[in-house]
Amino acid sequence: MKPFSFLLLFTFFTALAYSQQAPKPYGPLPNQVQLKWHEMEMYCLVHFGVNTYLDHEWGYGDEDPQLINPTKFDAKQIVAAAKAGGFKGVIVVAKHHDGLCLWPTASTDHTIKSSKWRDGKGDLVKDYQLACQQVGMKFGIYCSPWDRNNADYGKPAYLDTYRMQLNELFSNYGPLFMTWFDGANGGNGYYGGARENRNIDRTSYYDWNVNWAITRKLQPTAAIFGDLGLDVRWIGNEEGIAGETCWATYTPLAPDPSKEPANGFAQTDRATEGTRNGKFWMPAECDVPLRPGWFYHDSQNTQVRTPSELLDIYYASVGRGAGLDLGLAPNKEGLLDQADVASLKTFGDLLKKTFAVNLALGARLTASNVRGNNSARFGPQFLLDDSRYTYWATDDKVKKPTLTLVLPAEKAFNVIRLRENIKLGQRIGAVAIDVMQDGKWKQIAAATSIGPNRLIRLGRLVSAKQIRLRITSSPVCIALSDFGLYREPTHLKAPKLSREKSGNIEIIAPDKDVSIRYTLDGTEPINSSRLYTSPFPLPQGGIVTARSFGNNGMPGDARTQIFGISKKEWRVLSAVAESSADNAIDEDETSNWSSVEQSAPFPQDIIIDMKQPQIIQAFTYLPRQDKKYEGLINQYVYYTSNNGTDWTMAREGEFSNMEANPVQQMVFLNNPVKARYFKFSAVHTNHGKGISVSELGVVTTYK
Ligand code: FUL
Repeated sequence: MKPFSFLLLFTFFTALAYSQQAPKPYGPLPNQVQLKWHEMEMYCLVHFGVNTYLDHEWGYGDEDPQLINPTKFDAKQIVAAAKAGGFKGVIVVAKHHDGLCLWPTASTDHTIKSSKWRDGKGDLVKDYQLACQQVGMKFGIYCSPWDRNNADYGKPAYLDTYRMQLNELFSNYGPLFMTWFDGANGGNGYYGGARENRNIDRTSYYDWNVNWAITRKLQPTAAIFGDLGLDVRWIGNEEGIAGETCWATYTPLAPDPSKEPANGFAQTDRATEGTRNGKFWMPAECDVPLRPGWFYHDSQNTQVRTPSELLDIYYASVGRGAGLDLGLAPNKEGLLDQADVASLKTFGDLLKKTFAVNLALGARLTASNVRGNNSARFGPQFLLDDSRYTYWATDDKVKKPTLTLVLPAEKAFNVIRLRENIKLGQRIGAVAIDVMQDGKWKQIAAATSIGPNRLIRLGRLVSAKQIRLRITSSPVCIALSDFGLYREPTHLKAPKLSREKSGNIEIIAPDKDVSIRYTLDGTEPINSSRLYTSPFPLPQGGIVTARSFGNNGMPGDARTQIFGISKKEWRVLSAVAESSADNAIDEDETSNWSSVEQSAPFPQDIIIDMKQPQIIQAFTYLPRQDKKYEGLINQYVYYTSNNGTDWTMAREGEFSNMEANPVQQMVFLNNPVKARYFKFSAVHTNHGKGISVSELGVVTTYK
């Protein structure tokens, strides 16, 4: 063969081989378990136990198992409600920090066997597993490492018990899609009667490698969740919000850089965005409860997140490539309240309607570059099929390609969806989207960190026939698998309610063309309910339910808020850090009564004169809302008085989980008390030298 034709043939075959060759993967890649987890996108986390009966978020460990008696418990009701919300699986808390095992374990006597429920013969975990199987939902398990009941907690012997529990759960309740581990540890507990503080070395105590190996051995298809994965990382908050830029790659770091990170010992604020070019593929899970707390509380019955709020959370989690783990809290009877079921259903219906039709189907697609000119293998048509793994790719050197779509007819959309083929890593750094308007391209959106899923919610309807996607940053050639245009149906958000210091209640509409109707008796407003026009007084407080109505009279979401009595006449009699103490009663969430800069001894008190005797049913404590940990109170005593000098203790207790979930606490007194003065006494904080309190309030009317 002549050298010339040899060269030609060689060039031809190299080009052919290249045109067939997939792009080289970029950075860390997802494993099989992670790929399946990404495809699920959303699931629920069910909390039920002694806390359900005691109005607690964290049990102390000394609770009587006899408390548990969910007479109407029906796992199917709960699993079906999750399914109607569009969720693909359910994780059950088999043991929370209080240590009570909800399955008949042989590892301890502190179990469901000692409860009244089904004469001690029931197994809650089994019921959920079977219910999931029946309706085609996946199943997962959370078994808390921190155990405030176990006498051995903090010693090596406890680890044998804990691992026995994991072995039982992972052997008898599979297949599991996830095993969920957290790092919470508040220190004190019952610990078999010792009632003391037990701090552990978070890096070394649990020996995480051994615990993870139990999942890998017994449940190889389960994703392991924790502050440092292995497979899925915690997002760093319990609000359901991932970073606007959110990488699936991550390098966990310990708060003390000289140490190894561990669950409960990681710089979790960095997890919200992840790490571009991080060491591991470790996507984020956003866990957030449907109500303010993870467990059921009567006082939160009016605070179930609305369908619109769930949608916002969905776009801020799933829409940013993270997973959504929504907390469900069955009530004392063992069922989800109707309000919870209804919100899940409406949310699920809205999602279904939004993503039913990809309006980009049928579009003519033109890419500025197709890898090796091989359209059959790497062409943009793969963007419109249903697979997450078939994809449009460009030549190695083409990192900023464009794609134009010409739709068969003009279409109106308000959501754009993009996905990369993550089997080749997270490649694309940023994109922009334009539409053709009056003969010119006009940018309508931009987004960063595409990865497994990126939903761009435009906030308005855009009508167009020609759309252009520009990849504006990518370190390597692209491998994009999905482009979708969708139309989210109109659904009015609930109004916002607040109170002025004067005592007036203000209601703010979510939009300009929305009118608001409200009730003061706890019922849902209808078209004929009172129309809101201006702030109104509510000196004794009460329950306000406000609902949005569109121009056409179409009702939207409603919000209910319980207001305490007006603080207009209240005065601070004395307090630590007195100069800032008024901030605790100024109805302003952004200002704090704070002693974090001082080193005053505990307890740290504030005394309030309400000017009139009131029948106090409950008090409210709103921790600082600025996402800082210093001064978050976790133990308190509440006193009342009629002269401001002689005090009677009305309630003492714990505020739990304040760092991860600093929501308002409403605490009912043991018995309603008539008093003019109250003293709120902070006994302990986990961080900082002092306290930081956003608001204190008093509830006199409560249904
Ligand atoms: C946290 C716990 O401390 C909370 O109580 C709740 O279980 C939440 C899901 O995880 O770490």
